[in-house]
Amino acid sequence: MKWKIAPRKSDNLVEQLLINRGIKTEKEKEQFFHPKISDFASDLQIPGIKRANKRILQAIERGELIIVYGDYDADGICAAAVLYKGLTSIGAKVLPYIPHREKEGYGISNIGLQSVKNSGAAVVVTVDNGIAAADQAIFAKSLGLDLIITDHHMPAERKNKLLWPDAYAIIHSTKMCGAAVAWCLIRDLIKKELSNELLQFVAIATICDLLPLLGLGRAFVSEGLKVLNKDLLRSRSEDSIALARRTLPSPSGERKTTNLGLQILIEESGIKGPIGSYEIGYIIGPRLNAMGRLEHAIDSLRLLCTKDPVKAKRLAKLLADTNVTRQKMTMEALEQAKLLIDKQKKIHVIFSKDWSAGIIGLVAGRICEEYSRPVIAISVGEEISKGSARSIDGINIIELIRKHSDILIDAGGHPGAAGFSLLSKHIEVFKKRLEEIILVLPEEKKVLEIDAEVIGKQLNKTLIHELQRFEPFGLGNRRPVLVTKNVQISDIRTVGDGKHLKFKVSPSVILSGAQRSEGSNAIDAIAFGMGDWVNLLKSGQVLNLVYNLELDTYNGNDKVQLKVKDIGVNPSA
Ligand SMILES: [Mn+2]
Repeated sequence: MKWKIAPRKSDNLVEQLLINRGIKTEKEKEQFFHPKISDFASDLQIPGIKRANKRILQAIERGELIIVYGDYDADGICAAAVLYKGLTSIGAKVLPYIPHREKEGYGISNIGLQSVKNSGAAVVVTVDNGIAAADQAIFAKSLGLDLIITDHHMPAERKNKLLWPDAYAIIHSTKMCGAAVAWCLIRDLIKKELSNELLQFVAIATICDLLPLLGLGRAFVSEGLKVLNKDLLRSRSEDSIALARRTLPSPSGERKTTNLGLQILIEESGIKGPIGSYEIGYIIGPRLNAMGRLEHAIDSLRLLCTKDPVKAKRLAKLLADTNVTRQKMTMEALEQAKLLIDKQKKIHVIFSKDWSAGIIGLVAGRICEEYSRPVIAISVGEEISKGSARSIDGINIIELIRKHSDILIDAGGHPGAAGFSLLSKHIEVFKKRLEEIILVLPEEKKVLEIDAEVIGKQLNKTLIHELQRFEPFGLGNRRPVLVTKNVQISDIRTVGDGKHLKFKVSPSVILSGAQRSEGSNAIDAIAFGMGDWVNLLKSGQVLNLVYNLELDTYNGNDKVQLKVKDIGVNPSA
């Protein structure tokens, strides 16, 4: 892999990392290290909120039923939880509606609208969807439903113009996730305490929906994580009776915290320490998403909304079990997928009847990562098939897919990830066309972007603490990637059945000044998935390492550790 070190602009590492993240002015630095939602007040005042809120209050007055129409992913579920909880707190009659991924697909559908109309609804508020549903908006109108759309996706295009649905009100912003848009709608109608509490759902959604964790996104996550962690600490100091009791209204009639389900989900998943972007992205998010992938996402929403500890336990277990099944299915599909791959091809278009539509995105993602090629995985159906695509830098996959709209039913997404559906009989020709078109596209080599070079003796806890100020990490603000040149390694071995590589790094050994340091101040290094390297390296060898610097707290440890991303064996640079 090619390495690219960001141009050195400052001798101070913190300053350099800020520059790499586009943070320059004092005001931007302040907003980065002390993110506050109130710094972005104008972004929160999305046009349409006033009109929508008026209609919501009218519905409450008239006792009309409001439907919160969500989505089956973590953002859609969190957005529905925000609005459901917010609306119930002000006395609205409200029911959630989450479409079934395979039966209904993404977004509001005519079937869904008909069904909520039949249940007696007068107002439908979409969350995390609806902005591309111009036809469905017309249908809603014909049913006499007042449709309020809240969304952060892009509207559909027709004849090179954005096609805005004809709805009662539209609250649309691309600056935040769907749950955040929902929060903006409701925050002025509800008590401050509750609006603050709901920020934990906004934080989860922002991370799971892969919004950049800079600016407003960072502020939402940072404030939301505070709420999430505060509630957790409180609950952990209580016994189970108190936990059960807190679900009952307190004597003053004031609502207690409503995140019982989250707490139990977190307990169930075995997270011990505080919740950060890692725990949300890799432990909580996948569990919330699993239901929508394999069963029905309404159970994830039920967990976030329930006040019954017994029910919460049952649902948390269901989410965890479904996630295990999802993992197994993904692994199986991955093994099958790898057998279908011809490494000579520049794009991998793979398909099977055995893959559920809920996991093809994960399969495409993993293969794309492993082979560094664009990947399209298709779940083959009787008549209609669903595809999911993941791409690499330099190849705009949605553009590539849309070139074949003549044989597609629909397609949507971004340059890096997209989804589509097509008639099963068209798969072969679709595959052939993509394999041909990709041959004429210019190639970009994969580059490992490095934040800065650090010398060996800087690798200590002080540096780790400085880097921790950059948390929460995520899109736009990834964990700093550092390079240290000419380090001597020793104690090379593999762990995890030969999958991962472990070794020790002597920080003070510089190639020229052969000052050998022994075991005691050697730093542990782990390279996940690089077990094969064990045969290429030998003790005493001098290398260049690209890595994340981390504190290893595993098994009560508290040690500096390098999480190695790449190894350079020819340290001439
Ligand atoms: Mn979303």
